[in-house]
Amino acid sequence: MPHFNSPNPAQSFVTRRSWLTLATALLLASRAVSAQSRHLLRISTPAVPDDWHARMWTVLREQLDKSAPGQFDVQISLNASLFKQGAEPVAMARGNLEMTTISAFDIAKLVPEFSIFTAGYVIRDPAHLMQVFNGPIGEELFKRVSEKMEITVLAPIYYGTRQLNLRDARKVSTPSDLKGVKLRMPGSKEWLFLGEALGATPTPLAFGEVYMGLRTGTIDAQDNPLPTVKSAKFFEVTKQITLTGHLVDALFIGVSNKLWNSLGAPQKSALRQAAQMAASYNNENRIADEKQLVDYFKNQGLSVTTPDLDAFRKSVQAAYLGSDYAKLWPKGLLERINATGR
Ligand code: KDO
Repeated sequence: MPHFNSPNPAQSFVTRRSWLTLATALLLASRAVSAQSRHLLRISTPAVPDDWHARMWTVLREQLDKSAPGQFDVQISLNASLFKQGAEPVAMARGNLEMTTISAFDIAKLVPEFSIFTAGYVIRDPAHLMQVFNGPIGEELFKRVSEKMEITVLAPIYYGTRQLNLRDARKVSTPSDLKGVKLRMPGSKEWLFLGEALGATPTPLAFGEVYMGLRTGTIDAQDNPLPTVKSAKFFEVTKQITLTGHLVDALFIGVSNKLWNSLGAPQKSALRQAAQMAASYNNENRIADEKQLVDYFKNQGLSVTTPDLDAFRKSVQAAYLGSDYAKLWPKGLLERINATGR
């Protein structure tokens, strides 16, 4: 005879099952709530996985996991797999993307004075770049970016110093040696102008098509910093690098104002700090790489040449100063940039 208080085994099984069901339901509900309350941070970039400015996003994610656990859902898309190169600012404005790195060229389309940073031989070196963008000039211009593009710049990054990279070896001493050379440029008029200023025939092509273009000969040359020539493997399909150093290039880690304005102060500070850590990681590795890559490319059988830099500098600077772009540069901005760090 079972004891009065002992539940019958079938009953206790049912009770256990209901508890389990209840516990599972609670767990799922709490997960759903926490997924809902996490801020979605979709990141899109054309960068290839091995590039420092692709890897830096993992640094950002790991840092956020530590400083703001469970508060951000960071989704990283590389190789322009989510949005094509240059389409990111529009996607951010439409609410389809939260973060990316934008170039001065993308910004110049909406903030014309920013074209000063698309001009060759303006920024001198990575240290100058950081002083300009982390000082009052950066502060003033990023305010305009936020007003005009609804994007908050969290940190500038050093993308590298752009060099010429040619499919076939040839003598390149002055811009006139590039006459007729089909130099691939990203597809906007600001980029094409830079290619022209270098003396070449600029040909627009998306970053993801450059390797094939070089391989098949639809283009004769491309320009990118040495770390990218390595990570995107352009050295496999080119024979020469000419160290023109024509653009000390920056990119800007930007977040949509829609997301930024939805964050509380501690989350804003966690995100800004994570972006700055990602930027430092990229900058340190890029600068270190640039110091050693000439040897690497020589070992790969490429010829690495230095042109008449004065001739390039004079010709490119004259092209910009005589252009419509320069007419839109605020009075005194070039002089302030030149004086920074001196
Ligand atoms: C490129 O297409 O050459 C370029 O270097 C332009 C940059 O502004 C940036 O978009 C970069 O590509 C990508 O991030 C890929 O490295």
